[in-house]
Amino acid sequence: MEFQNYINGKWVKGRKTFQTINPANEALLADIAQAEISDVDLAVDAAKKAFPSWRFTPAPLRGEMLYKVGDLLKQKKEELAQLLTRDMGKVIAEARGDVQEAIDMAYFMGGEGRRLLGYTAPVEMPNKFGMAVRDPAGVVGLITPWNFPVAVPSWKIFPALIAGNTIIWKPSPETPAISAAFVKVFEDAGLPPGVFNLLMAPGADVGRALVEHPEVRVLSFTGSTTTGRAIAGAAARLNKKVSLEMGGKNAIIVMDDANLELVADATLWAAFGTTGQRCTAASRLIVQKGIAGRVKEALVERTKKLKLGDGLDPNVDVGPVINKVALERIHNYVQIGQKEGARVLVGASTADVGGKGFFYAPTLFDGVKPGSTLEAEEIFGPVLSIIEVESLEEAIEVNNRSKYGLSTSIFTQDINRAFTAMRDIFTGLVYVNHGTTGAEIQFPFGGVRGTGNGHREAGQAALEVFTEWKSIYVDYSGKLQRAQIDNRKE
Ligand code: UN1
Repeated sequence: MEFQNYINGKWVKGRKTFQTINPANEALLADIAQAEISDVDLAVDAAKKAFPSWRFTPAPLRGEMLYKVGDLLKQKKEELAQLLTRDMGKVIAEARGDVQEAIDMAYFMGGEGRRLLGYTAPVEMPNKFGMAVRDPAGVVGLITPWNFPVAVPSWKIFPALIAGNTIIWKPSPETPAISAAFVKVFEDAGLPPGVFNLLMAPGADVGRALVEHPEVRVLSFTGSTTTGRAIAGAAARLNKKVSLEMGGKNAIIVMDDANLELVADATLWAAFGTTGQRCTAASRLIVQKGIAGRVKEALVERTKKLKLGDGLDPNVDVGPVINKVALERIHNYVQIGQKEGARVLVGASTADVGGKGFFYAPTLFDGVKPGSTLEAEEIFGPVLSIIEVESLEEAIEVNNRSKYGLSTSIFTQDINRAFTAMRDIFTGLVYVNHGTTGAEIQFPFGGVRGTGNGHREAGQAALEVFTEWKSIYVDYSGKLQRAQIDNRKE
């Protein structure tokens, strides 16, 4: 099987190919046409040429195109989910959720075709009218990760399209097969050539060329903090708009009065779902002393029961991690944790699942100290650190001290504590009596501190980075009216 790049409405071969393997069994999944720097120019030219007619397609009709994409995604949901699992390993139920998130986004943004709201406001002169409207930004470059290979790109693709932009998308080289299959859906829906282009390549060259291309006005990136910072630097130098979604070190706070069963269910799901490879995955459990013992007992018991394996098997709870490098990185953090004096309750080693694949045993650490490597660094794997605290205030302080600020949850049945936490937790997402994962697409998604750069994805907030405000004043008085001057006596 070979997947190709998509430029100006055509699937194009590369001079070279690279490969994508299934992380559950290391079998070759597909050969992938490798884009080169010259393809960036071709794709940007195509996107630039397609921009005027896409921009002038009335937004409600652009919206209908998105509804069509949504309909096709619905029809193909199972097929895409299976490919997604084979490409990056998440269990099939989660792969279906990943595709469902894109379906939700398609319809939500389709509806924006009849909104894209601007506003009018009174003006200070008689016989004059003022309004603010959204213009598309132009050609946009999207760079996305492998952990949500359909959902996360959809947070960028649909708002960019509904606003009238044209796109060059560079997905992670870990998930090219599902990326190409996703683009095919847009082609099948009848999206005009050049509006949406796909470039796949390993390494940094193609991404860098896209970031630096003078015709690419907006960059939207989700991925590592290191790459995000480099993109931000380039964007600053080149005066481009850039939206960044980077690391997380998300915490679940558990108060003494919490519902223990719920805490165990939710923590297991938030920490080990997607094998801990969500930006929103819980990697810290900040637990009040009075309930800590019971929480640990419940978690150890349940963690041991989790079934590892190929995500296509519906009985499997936890799939592989993405690749060998990830496996080594995770284990390295685990060893650092042990050296720092944290105590392993369960896991802490690679797992043997039929001798193949990149499996890591879900791992619980106890006695983790605030400020230690384990507590501070994003591990992006199935490792949960337990930190004991005395009070809500201390829990919030430990939470907010993190260099990241994406998602925090609190478990309590006390409404006063819940509202205090909602007010004082400083992250982009806050959950009450629910784990740190599971954001819905109609609300803004993103984080504070090292997680982001002030932008939000999803919800109507997603439109901000892909549009430019244009303020329009119409003076129908027939004479010169000087604002701030002519209507003032003093
Ligand atoms: C991510 O981890 O990058 O809120 C996205 C969630 C999902 C999306 C996660 N809806 O966990």
